Amino acid sequence: VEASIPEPQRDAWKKHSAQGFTTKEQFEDETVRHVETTLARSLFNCDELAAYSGASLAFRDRLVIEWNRTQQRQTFADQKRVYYLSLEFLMGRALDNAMLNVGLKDVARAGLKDLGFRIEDVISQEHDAALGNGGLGRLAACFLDSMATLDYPAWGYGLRYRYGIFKQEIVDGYQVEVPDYWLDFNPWEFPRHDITVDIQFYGHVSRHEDEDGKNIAVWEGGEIVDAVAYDVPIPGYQTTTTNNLRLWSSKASKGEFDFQKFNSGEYEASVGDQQRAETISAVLYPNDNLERGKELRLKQQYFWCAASLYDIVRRFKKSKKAWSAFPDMVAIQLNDTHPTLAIVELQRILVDLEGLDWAEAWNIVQNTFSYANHTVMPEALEKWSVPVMQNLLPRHLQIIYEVNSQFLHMVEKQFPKDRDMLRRVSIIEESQPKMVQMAYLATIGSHKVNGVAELHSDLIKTTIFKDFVKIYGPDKFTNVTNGITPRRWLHQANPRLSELIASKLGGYEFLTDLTKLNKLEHFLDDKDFKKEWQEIKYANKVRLAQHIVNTTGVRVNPKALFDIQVKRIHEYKRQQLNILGVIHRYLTIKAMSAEERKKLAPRVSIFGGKAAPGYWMAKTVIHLVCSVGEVVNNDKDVGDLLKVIYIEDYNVSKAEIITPASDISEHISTAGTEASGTSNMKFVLNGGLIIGTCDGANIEITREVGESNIFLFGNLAEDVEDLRHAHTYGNFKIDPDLAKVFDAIKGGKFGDANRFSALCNSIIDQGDYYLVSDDFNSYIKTHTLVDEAYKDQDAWLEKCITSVSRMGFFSSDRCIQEYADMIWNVEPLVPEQRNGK
Ligand code: HBZ
Repeated sequence: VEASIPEPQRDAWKKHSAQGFTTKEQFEDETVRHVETTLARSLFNCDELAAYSGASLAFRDRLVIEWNRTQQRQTFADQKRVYYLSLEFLMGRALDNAMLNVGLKDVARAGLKDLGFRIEDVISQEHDAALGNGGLGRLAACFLDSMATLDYPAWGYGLRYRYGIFKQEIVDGYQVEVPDYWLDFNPWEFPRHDITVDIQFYGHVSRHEDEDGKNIAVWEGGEIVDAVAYDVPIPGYQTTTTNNLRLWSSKASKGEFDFQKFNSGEYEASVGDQQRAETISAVLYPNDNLERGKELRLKQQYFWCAASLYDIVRRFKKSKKAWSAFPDMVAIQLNDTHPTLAIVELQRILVDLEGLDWAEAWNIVQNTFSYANHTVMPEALEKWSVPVMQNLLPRHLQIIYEVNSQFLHMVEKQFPKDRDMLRRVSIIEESQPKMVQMAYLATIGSHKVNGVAELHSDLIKTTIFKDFVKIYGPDKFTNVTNGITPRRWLHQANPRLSELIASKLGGYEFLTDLTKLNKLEHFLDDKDFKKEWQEIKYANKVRLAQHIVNTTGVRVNPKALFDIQVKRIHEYKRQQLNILGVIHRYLTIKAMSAEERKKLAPRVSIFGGKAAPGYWMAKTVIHLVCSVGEVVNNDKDVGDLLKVIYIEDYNVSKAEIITPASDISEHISTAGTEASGTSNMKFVLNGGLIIGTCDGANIEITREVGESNIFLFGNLAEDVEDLRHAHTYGNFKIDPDLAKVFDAIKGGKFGDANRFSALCNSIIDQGDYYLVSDDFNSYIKTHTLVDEAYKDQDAWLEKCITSVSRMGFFSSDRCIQEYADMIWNVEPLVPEQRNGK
């Protein structure tokens, strides 16, 4: 029951309603008030962290006001909402984003200056919210920004991990993982202790007759854990729409907490129960594109899906509509297969708890859900062991078997002679133990399945979902090419470039309609414009060089060509190809005469990214990069011609410094393996060129910017299978230049060669699965083209500006628009107009 203020008192209430600041004076009032009262500090005791806290609380107040209004409006509007279920939200910092989105950054800058602080120092106090691994998690964060900016009534649902992705330290050239405890002070979340859901695990299923004599399944026994909601406001850019991200935290259930034990003196045991419950939301699994099938992970998934579904269903039931209207009011988007249990949970709620017929319920489920796939790599596809699921979620396993049986009957009718088809498409894989194939379940339970770039969306139709295309027809499968939010990835990360662009285009409209960038092509002959553009790139490189010298002690020349590869470390992303190419460059420089060296463009090769803690090959790659850096950076022969840098602890806020500072960045996955990539878009949008394979969104970037503005190399996806076959059955001969690189490594040039033998062998005599050798020659040659092109600074600059002007397509606004129109079928909810907006 919700308590509201009685009608006669509402005027009094409204009169005192919080307004939030708008002027500099008010901002200072609010900031100081928060420092003095909320934080109980004084002007004698206010460091940058306290100033950050005070300013954040002042902005938080503003957000909360709009957020409450938005939620009320959405409730009254009674229209369809989107629920975006993602196990990861890689949000990064919130203060800068809040300032920009509500349009009060200048006010805050001036106010903080009055109070004795530089805004940049204050902003950098904030700890990143790093509840994600990489691209998939950051995509969810960009989507939240776009959904709010476009005024869609949308909620994110995730887990409130106590520990986000680990902090990476590089110690003696090795990765060391340090826990990321980020909740010490987090002004951006609101605990909702009144919104708690009981989540059941284990137990057994029995059958009962209800009043109407209907046979129903009852899930009994087991244990209960509480899910507590924590809400995070998501402000749109230049709109009052402020959406909600709801993160669930696990806690021992009041009903369950064993007071018996507590009272009988078994204090420790009862605390143990408490801790076991809290373990569910304790830590983000740090693997990207690898599934390990741990029971705790499955527990996390069900805990989060069940709490979110309960919340969504409760909200729907308040509308008193018929169940058949559910898909007209609710669209649930699954970010990969991690939330697939939500499909089963909704079917369970409808059939077991609400008494709907199976078929009617299943129809509602299919029309509600849609599923985005982010990988075709077999080791990343989720499978859960049947015995594990039987034990943890006995009723859900029954439902999965029933879904599967009905599905297979349908397929059997459609393809009566194809026995092997039934085996191939079964949700249950007949292995030892049997496995539940989550991607199949997600596909069967959704009305749309999409890939995240054109090539990838084609590939899913010809590989993992080939049979499903035959069964459902091609229209169930679609493409939505990824995008990035230009607010964070241009305006916030590169304020000077954004300002320069605005000065030419006559305002900042491009931040909400990125296609407006195309007008930049009119200024290709504008000397002052080009000069300023170049100065901005240089200043961004100086800023990165400063970060590098502060953190590594290595001085790099900002005039050198900055060549950057930052992303999670993975064999398919081929950081090994990059570092082997760097070694080749080093050997080439060493063999050059002084005259030849003079002609070479100086380079800085910059790497960054985390390796999953158990991924030894990835950790070896990091160690090789660091070891090569140690040798190259101290080689007097080489000097500025080559520097090799490993940037520690790559995360969202570091990306905001790194992305604007590239001349060229590397997106060099084996063709067909990178579903899309999104950092490729970020780098080009910030005026850097890219070297890349014909993979993921590189292909669409090429189409947009033109082939002459990108450095493509390597084998095509359609040839990969044959090449691998040739490695295994033909006689594999390693590329001769690459062989020399391996000789140098084996000769101990970069320290004890044994440390790198697994890496070398995976290419030399274990099949070279990722085609490093096949692509090596083309890679090296293309880097030579890069060197050549960079010599003509004017032509280079023109390529950069032209590319930026053609990046309009890659806004996450376009992407969300496509999801809304083609998949969710939702309309924006036009916000209240206030403050002249
Ligand atoms: O999703 C990435 C893709 O590799 C990348 O190509 C794409 O651009 C991006 C957004 O669509 N995938 C991931 O980042 N995947 C994960 O991080 C991941 C995390 C946990 C898993 C599996 C994958 O269990």
